[in-house]
Amino acid sequence: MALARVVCAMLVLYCVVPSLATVYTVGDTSGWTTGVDYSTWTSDKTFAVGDTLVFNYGGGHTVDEVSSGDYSSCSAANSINSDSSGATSVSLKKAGTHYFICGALGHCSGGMKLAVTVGSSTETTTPSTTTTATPTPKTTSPAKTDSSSSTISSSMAVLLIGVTLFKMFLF
Ligand SMILES: [Cu+2]
Repeated sequence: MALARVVCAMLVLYCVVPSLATVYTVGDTSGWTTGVDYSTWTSDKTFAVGDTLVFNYGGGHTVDEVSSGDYSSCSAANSINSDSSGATSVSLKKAGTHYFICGALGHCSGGMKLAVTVGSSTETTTPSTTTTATPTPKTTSPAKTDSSSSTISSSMAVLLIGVTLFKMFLF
């Protein structure tokens, strides 16, 4: 029973944790385009591991994830990931700063570039609490249930023997 409760609690935890992840639409209603200041867009946001960036854009633009050096020089030649589908979802899997630029000529230098700093605080605290919480109930609960069930069965046996002996003496 105790083990079932622990399993249920863990299932609830696993269901709740991913829902805390935030999906950000880059540039909000403006989307991913020229003439938007993306440093202003990021300034009031806190990004965590597990969050998702959604880039919405028209034809002629791309989303290129690049190194910090290529971000500064607006070079999409060595991009880590590149997409031009018009709707690019990027899940932020690692802590640190992620750099995105548009690969179209002149767009990045014109301001179509995004640097997102991802904090690691939420990701590091969640697994450590679940791993420390799991072994303790698992090791204690079977011992408890075993001892209680054995005492119940032995007292039941004593009671049965007592009843049969009592009946034997009566009749
Ligand atoms: Cu562009």
